[in-house]
Amino acid sequence: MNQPKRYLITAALPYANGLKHIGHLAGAYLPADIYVRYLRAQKRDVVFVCGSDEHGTAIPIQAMKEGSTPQAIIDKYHGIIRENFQDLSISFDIYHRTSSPIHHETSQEFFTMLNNAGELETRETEQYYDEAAKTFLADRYIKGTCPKCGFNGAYGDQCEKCGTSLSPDELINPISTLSGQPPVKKKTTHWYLPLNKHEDFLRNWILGEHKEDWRANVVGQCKSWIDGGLQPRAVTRDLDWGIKVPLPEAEGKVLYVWFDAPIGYISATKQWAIDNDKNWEPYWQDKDTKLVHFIGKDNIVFHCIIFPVMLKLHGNILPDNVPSNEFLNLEGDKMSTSRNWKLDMQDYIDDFVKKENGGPQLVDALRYYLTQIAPETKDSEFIWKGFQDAVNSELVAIFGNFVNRAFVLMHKLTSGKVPPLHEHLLDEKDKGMLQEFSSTKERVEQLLEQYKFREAQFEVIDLARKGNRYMQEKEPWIKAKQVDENGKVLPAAQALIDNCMHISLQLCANLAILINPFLPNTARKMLHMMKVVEKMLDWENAGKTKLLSVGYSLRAPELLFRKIEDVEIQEQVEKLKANSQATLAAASTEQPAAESNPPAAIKESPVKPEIVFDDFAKIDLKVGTIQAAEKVEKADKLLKLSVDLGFETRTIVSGIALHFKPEEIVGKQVVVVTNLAPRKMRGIESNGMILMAEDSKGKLHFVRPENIINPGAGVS
Ligand code: B3M
Ligand code: ZN
Repeated sequence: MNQPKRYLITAALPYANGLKHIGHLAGAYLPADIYVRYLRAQKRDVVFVCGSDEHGTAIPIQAMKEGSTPQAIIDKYHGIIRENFQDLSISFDIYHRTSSPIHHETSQEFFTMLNNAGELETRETEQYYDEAAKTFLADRYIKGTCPKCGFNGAYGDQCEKCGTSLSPDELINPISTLSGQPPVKKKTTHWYLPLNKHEDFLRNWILGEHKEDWRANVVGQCKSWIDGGLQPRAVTRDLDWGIKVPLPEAEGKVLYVWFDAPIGYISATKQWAIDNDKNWEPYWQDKDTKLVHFIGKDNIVFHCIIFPVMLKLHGNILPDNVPSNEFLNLEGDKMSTSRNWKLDMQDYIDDFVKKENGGPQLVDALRYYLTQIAPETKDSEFIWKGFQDAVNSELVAIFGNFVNRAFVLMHKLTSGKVPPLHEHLLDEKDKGMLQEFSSTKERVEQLLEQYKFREAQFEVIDLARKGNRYMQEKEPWIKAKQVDENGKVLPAAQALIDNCMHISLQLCANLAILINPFLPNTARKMLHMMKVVEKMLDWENAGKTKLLSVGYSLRAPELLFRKIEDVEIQEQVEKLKANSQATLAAASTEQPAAESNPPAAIKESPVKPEIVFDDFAKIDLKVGTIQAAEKVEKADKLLKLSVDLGFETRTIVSGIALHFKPEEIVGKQVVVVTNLAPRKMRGIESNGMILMAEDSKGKLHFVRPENIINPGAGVS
C-alpha cells in the first residue's frame, strides 16, 4: 500500500460487565495507543476509536450477580473503564457506547441492508426454553455437567473447569439458571450469515493477500478456521437485552452481540465525526484509508472472518491488518477473573498512580514493562519482580540516568546552556553517536510500521544505553580537571567538553521524540526540562542533530523515574494471593445449579467423592452470632466479621460482600467451620469459614439454625 491518506485505528470494545485487567491493556489498548501516538507525531490523519460493548448475555448475567439491572451495570462499568484508560494515558479520540441510539440505528441499518440484499438466511432450529421463566435460554443461562470432565457447573457455551467449548446440547442434565428447572426444546427462527459462501474470498484475502504482512498467529488461526470448513453463523438471538432485530416477524429477538459490537467501530466513528464536524464516510469507504484492528487472540475469528464478510457485503473497506496479541499470564498462572488471579487497571492506578510518590511516571512505568513483555508472538508473563527490574535497571538506571547526567553536567560544565559544537574536533566516537540518531529513528519507524512494539521500544532504550556509554568514554568531568592557574578549564579541554555535552543534549531531545509514543508523560516532562514546545516531538524531528539551539539555557533536571521498592512488589504478590484465595474460598461454598436437582443417573457424580464418617467428624462446626461486619478495604468481595462463638469471638474474612451489606447481617446466626487452618486475606487473619448456600440465581444464603440458639452450639 502506498502511503495511506488516512488511518482508522480500533481497539476491541471491552464488555462493560466488570473491571478490565492489565492483560487486556497489554493485548489491545496499549499497542494501539503507541501506534496512534506515532501516527499523530507523523501528522497523519488518524482517528482512534473504542468504547464499551454493552450487549450480550455477559451484561444481564453480571446484573444478576450484583443484584442490579443491566442498565446500571453498563453505566457503572462504562464509567470506570473509560476513566481507567484515561488514567493510563490511552488516548482514544472517542470512547463510545454500543447502547447509544446512533449505534442501535447503525446496526439495524447494517442488518437490514444485508437482509434486503438476500445475504442472510433464516433457519428454524430447536433451542432450550425455560417454561417457568417463559424465555429462550442463551447458552450462558444453561448449566449442567461437562461431558468432558464431569464438572457439574459447566455452562452451555463452556466448561470453566476444563476450558472445553461446549454447545448446550452437549451438557448432561442441563438446568436453567433462571428457574433452576430443566429446560425444554422449542422451535425458533434465526437469521444466519452464510460464511460458507464466502470461503473463497476469505481464503484469497487472508491466506493470499495478507499471508506475509499479518502476524503468523493470526494467519494460522484463520487458516485452521477456513480449512475446517466455514458454517453459517446465527446473527440473531432470543434475548431481551440487545438491539432489536428490525423486522416485524422477529419480535423478542435481538442482534447477536458479535454482530453489533464490531459495527460499534463504525458508529463510534460517526459520533466522533459529529462531535468534530468531520465526515465519517471516507474512513469506512475510501480505499485509501488504512483500517487496523488491535485485539486479543480470543477475538481473531470475529475480526478476521465474520466482520470482514459483513464489511464486504455492506460495501465497506476491509482491515489492512489485525495485530492480535497472545495472552499475558501473571506470576506463573493464567489471568482469570473467576479465580481472581489478575491485576486490574483500577488496582494498579490505586496502588501506584494515585499514590503520593506515584503520578504519571508510574503510568509510564507500567506502559514500559507491558510493552517490554508484550505477548506479540507468544504468551508472556507479568512478574512483579520483572516489573521492578524493568523500572529500576532500565528506566531509572539507563534512560533516566542518561538524561539526568546530561542535565546535571550541563549545569556544572557548560553553565546551564547548550554549548556550541566544534565540528573540526569531532572524533569517531562523536560522529558514531550522531549517526545513531538517524539510524535508530529508522529502525524504530520500521518496527512500528510492522507492529513490533517491544523491539521498537528496545531500540529507544538502547539508544539511551549508547548515550551512557558515550558519556562514560568521553568523561567530560575528567576533562574539566584540566585547569589553568585561575582554576578555569583550559580552552582545548572545554571544547571537548562542549562537544560531548552538545551531542548528549541533542540526544536527549531525540530520546524525547522517540520515547513519546511509548511513554508520553516522560516525553512531556523532558520537553519541560528542555523548555521546548510540544511541536518538537513531531516525528520528522527525530534523527536531527540540531534540535536545541546553541546558547539556549535549559532547566534543572527533574527525576524522570523513581525506583520501585522491594516492599511494594512484595505487597502486590501477597495481595494477589490473598485475593484469589478469598475468591476460591467464597467459590467453594457455591453449589453449581445442577446440584440442586440431582440428576438421576449420570456417571460423573454430582457429589464429591465419598468420605468416611471419621473424615466428617474432623470438621468442627458451631453456631455463631455475627457481632460486627465491615468491608475490607480494596477488596470488593470481602467482609471482615466478628463472630461470637460462645467461648470466644473470632475474626473471619468472608467473600460475601457482593451479596450482603455489613449492617444487614449484624446479629444474624451462622454456622462456622471453626477448626479450619487460619488464612491471611488482605493482611487480615481469618479464623474459620461461614457456611453458605447458593441458589440457582447465584445468590448466597446463610445456613443457620431455624431459631436463635446459644452461640457455640455444636452442629453435626
Ligand atoms: N467485547 C470481547 C472482549 O472484550 C468483546 C470485544 C468486542 S470487539 C468488537 O474480549
Ligand atoms: Zn469440563
